Amino acid sequence: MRSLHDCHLYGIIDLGYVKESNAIHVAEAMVKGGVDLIQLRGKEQSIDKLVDAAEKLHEMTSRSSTPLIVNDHAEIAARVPVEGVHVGQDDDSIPVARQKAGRDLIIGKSTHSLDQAHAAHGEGADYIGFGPIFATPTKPDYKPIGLGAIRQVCLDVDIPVFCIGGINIDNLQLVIDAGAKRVVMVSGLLQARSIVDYARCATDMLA
Ligand code: TZP
Repeated sequence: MRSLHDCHLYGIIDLGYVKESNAIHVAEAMVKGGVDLIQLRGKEQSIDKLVDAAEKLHEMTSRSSTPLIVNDHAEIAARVPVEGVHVGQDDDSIPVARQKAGRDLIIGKSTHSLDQAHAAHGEGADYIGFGPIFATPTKPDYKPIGLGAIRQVCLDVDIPVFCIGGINIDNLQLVIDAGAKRVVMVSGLLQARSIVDYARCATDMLA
């Protein structure tokens, strides 16, 4: 399985954008385009539905050594051998998520400020999401934090930092120039005409 440190482009299969029936096809395109790490995110789906989707996705992602992370619900990781869980600021704490999963796995946490990044690091996160960098329809209620803190957060925490929020091919170079080594893309990638080509372009820029 690919190590987190070798992951630079993180793709999210957000069931708000992707039909469940198309999730495998999207994951295959992501992998083909060089996405290193994939998350399953379904804010409206039941845990049983997400377990179902995670099982199918994991069969595919494990063949390409791509870690699969599930969003919000650590209990899914107790039922499906996914590689990790991602929690938000209002979800389970990292120790509780580890306990619910019942095994050793990657835990990532969303952070929206330098203070939250330091706290997540101290709480034992294996990686953090840091953003939203720009305004985004995927998380409309959050105020963008801009490019200014990226270099500092990468210096302050010695775990992988994935910048997230409104990042697309057109602004990726700005994010890289601001110090980012790793990014997450949701709508940019999922709405691309060719997910494979879009991801390939982003991975080349991040290389
Ligand atoms: N957390 C911070 S911003 C965001 C999440 C889940 C959404 C990112 O989506 P997009 O479409 O890449 O802006």
